[in-house]
Amino acid sequence: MPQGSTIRKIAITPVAFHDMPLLNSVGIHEPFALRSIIEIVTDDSYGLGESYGDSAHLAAPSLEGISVYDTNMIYKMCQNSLEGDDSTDGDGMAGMVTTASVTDKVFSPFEVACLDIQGKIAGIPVSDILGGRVRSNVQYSAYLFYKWAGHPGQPDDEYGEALDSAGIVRQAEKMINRYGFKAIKLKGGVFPPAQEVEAIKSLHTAFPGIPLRLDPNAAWTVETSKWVASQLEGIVEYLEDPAPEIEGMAAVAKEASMPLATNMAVVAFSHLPPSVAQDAVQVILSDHHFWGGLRKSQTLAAICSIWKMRLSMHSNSHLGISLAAMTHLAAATPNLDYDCDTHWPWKRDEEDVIIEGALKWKDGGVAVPTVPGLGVELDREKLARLHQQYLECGMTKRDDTTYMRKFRPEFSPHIPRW
Ligand code: GKR
Ligand code: MG
Repeated sequence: MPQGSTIRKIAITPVAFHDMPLLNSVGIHEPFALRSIIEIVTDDSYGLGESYGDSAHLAAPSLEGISVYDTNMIYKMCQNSLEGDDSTDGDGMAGMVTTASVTDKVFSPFEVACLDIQGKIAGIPVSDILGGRVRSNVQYSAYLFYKWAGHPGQPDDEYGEALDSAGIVRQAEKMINRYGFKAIKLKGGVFPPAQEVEAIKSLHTAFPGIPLRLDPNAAWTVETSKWVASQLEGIVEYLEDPAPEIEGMAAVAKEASMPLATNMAVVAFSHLPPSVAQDAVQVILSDHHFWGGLRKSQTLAAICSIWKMRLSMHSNSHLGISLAAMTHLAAATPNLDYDCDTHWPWKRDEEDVIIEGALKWKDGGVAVPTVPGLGVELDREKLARLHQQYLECGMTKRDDTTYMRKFRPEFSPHIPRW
């Protein structure tokens, strides 16, 4: 095994960073988002990974003595570490990502950290390890949310309130002015469908020609989804998770003129055969955090190309290590058909765990780092600060529903709702 490739130590540090009151079908984002920062240490290097911050992701499998090249063994060790563990909602969004891929979720940040070290040893960026860059700038979409002006009891945040079409258009203007995004996604499932259809039409008028998407996180019945599809014909590039489950999506797909995308109905390899058989979804939203890392996400991309499904990328609240990993993966995926999702605009600039300046935003995208590995390094002071914030914030898992019920006790996360 190449010198310096043996894993000597694993460190997992939970962190919390400020989040804004973003609404979705299961409630509202809490004042902090949680992540776990994974470090794999070898004799003379270290690699980084980032994952969900819920407690299920804070236990380290014992990987000491294994080579960073032996990711098959690392996968096995992750599997072993989960034996007898029946936790189901590791990402804190029960229902938004299923339990089918727990090992894949646990393995993912360790694989990313190993690839980071492999790149550092070889002197090449992770995108080269994945087969080479097919694009040097990865485009992301403006990810809009209905939101409150600020968390109750706190001052308004920089984006302010967005509870109607005018507010959503204002939010889009602000985000696009700042980042230059060239596609827009609206998180729906918050207001009655007609209101969200109207918001998409307002965006269409305000930003003619910009590709649009609407994602209600399965809050609509099949009938409602068909109605929305008829209203948004020729206006959205895809409808994301309109109705629950593969069967619901298949029923909508039979009538919808636009492709249907998912990060809820098909979230593990075992979901692909029934979905393909029914032509339930036409766009898979890949996400290396739950599809088992960067290489398995490439396998997913290959399957999509064989079965003539298109590929886009899903996100959750995240920091810079994840953005770097997403960017390398997207750079090395030829059949990525749409601008990727990112929650990046919703975090404070100064809150991250990486040394500033490594990831450069330009014209709606991130320049793919060309230095060895992921191209991001830990800022230990910032890591310590966000860890302290984790210890003080009192949260150990994401729970949008309970937070919403503090202010709207009657709120029900039941879906489909309309
Ligand atoms: O951040 O509220 C949110 C999103 O709803 C997120 O949790 C979803 O996983 O962005 C995701 C999606 O596309 O469904
Ligand atoms: Mg989605």
